[in-house]
Amino acid sequence: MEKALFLQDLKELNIKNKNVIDLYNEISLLAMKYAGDIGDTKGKSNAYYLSMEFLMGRSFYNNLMELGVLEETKQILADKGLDVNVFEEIEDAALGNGGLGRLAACFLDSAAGLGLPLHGYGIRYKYGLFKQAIKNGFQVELPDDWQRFGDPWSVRREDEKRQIEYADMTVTAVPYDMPVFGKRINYLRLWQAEGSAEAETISQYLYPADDTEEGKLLRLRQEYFFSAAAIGELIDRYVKSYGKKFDKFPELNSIQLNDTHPVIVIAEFIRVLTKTYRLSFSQALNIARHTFNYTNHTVLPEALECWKEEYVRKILPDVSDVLTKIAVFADREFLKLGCSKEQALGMAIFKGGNFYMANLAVFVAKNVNGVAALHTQILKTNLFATAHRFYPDKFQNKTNGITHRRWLELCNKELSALIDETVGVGWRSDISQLSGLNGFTQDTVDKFREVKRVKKQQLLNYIAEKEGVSIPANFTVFAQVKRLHEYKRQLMTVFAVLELYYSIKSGSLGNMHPSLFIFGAKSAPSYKRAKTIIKFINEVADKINSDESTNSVLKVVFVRNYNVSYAEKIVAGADVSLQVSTAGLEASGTGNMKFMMNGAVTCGTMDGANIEIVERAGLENNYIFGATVEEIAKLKLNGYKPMEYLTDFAKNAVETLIDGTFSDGGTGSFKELYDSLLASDNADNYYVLRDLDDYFKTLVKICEDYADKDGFARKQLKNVANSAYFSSDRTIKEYAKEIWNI
Ligand code: 26V
Repeated sequence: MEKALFLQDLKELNIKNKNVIDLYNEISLLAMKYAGDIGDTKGKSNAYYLSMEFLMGRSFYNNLMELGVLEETKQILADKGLDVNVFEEIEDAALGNGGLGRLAACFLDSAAGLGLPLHGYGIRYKYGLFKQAIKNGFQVELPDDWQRFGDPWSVRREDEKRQIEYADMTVTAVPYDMPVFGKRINYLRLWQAEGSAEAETISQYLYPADDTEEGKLLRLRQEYFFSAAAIGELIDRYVKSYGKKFDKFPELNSIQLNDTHPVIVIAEFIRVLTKTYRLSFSQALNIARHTFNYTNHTVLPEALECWKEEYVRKILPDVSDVLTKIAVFADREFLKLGCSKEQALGMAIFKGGNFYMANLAVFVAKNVNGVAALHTQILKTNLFATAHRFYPDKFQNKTNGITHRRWLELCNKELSALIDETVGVGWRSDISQLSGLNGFTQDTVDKFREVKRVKKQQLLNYIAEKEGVSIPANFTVFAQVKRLHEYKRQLMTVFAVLELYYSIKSGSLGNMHPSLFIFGAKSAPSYKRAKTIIKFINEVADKINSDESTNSVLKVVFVRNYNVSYAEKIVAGADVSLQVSTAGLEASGTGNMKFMMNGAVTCGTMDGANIEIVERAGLENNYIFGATVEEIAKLKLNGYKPMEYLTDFAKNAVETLIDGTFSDGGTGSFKELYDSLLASDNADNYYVLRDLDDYFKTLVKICEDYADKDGFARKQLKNVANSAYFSSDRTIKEYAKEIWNI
């Protein structure tokens, strides 16, 4: 960046009579002007990350930090009488749902930071993930019109637009490039659909409801839209430099498919190579098999995409033909490899009138990876067991990570300064140096406690302002913030909190250290039970917070519209990170890593990356409870009966769903929730009651341990000191070396 010129212009900037949005745009554009150019992609291997979601978070502060001008900008604005925090009013573009989208953003950040050429391709949704309001305790969804603030960090590239053909319409894909700053500048290219009104709907919404045929077709159109635009561009670029022989294509282009959403690109690639460039099908497939890699992010069956052949044929007949060809080719290969009929069926790409996108991805991809050690193990032994048997070399693990620039340097300046003081500043560019913290002295413990106090106070001030709940700073802060899903078991946390509440009331808990439970979660708009859980949390929070006999020691707050910017505050201020998914179901989790890096201990199950977290930070510095994957498997096998696990004590908490303690607004949804736990044949699918008692006891233990302030701070510091492994710099280095060859 041409820093001096930027700072000079900034000094000369006239801020009088300008509103925050105008200033935001002016300063951002100034930074863009002097930032420098996107790095060249020519002549060497590049990797491309195709993802339906990029959850970038607020760009302003992060970009100025990456460009190395944040602190000076603050100062110059302060001299003009402007507090840089005014830009917090600018909401971030939430072009993603949760973990998968945020991971994509962390990866782009790390690659740029490491100087590696990794570029993103996705969709420029007009509306991102809905904004969440809470009315009477219920979630209400409001449109996220993020572009109303302007979009100064993107550049529209009129001259690089492309036509995307469907059987019934042609859509223009217009690219918007968002530079990703670091040691080199990479790009995130988001495509916007233009043309007719119908064409425009393609990039209108993130995850349009897909419970109708129309909705499903729209989603298929979206997936094809950005995939075809991206691969069309990469093919054109290649042909320009290397001509129509594609043998060098894989060497120069590594394409990472972020879950199954972009997997249709494989068929599109083969379609173009065979139709336009006259390669044979087997040549084209062979090139594809050296170009694409697939990451799986979930084992939940409902999230494994399959497309009705009828639908694909309707809007993409040529693509459908290619898919069928790949399926037939795969079947033949399975036979040649000696698969049984059953095994071949398990791996089949086409069956029962549907294309199975994960099977397609596994068949074609050069590498297939899970996102934490346990998850990859489960892929090998369960979900893709047959494929693993016949193609063992494809499978790899790549444990997720988070960018320590946003999730430590930016969100926790105070802790970063303490780390600088303790181990030097080298960790900022070489995160492995964080381990130098391990030999900390009492002085560091004291300073760490002060940092935590400050960050907690900042968080509590923010919550007081935003949610209208005030909490004294002596409270231990527990946080469970993530998408709402039954497998993540927010419900189990609420039950455990109710148990704490009743114990305090009855006096059976003695002197409990004051504790705050923070929940933050959005539910998919059509996911009824998840929405009921949100209502339940809010009911419980109201009751507990207004009980004068207990609210000096126990409070609950549901923070509205949890997003990346809220997360930055919560991870820095929390003491305890709640990661309590049913073992085997959370592929990795990345929130767990953010908390760890900011010095919260993990209270969680042996699931996803929690396992690797405690492996590194020490079991003794974290709180692990609940059934393991093996134990869950046994329960499943022997017929799990949740009632058998319901202690009298837990019963009090669970029965508040039906005994009139709380109101579901007359919807009957609390009763339905209760029945899902206890009344049906396959009740309590997520083993809430199996783990509830353990969970409660673990929380009590944490409260007791917290009384030893120094001891607890030491545990927290140990987590910080051993979090380097969870920087996405480490993850990206592994992808670059072991998958992409860049
Ligand atoms: C997508 C959708 C979209 C529409 C609504 C329902 C639904 C359900 C599931 C999915 C797939 C989500 C996949 C996902 O986000 N997985 C998360 O990926 C993170 C990054 O690898 C990982 O840390 C989380 O454990 C995993 O849940």
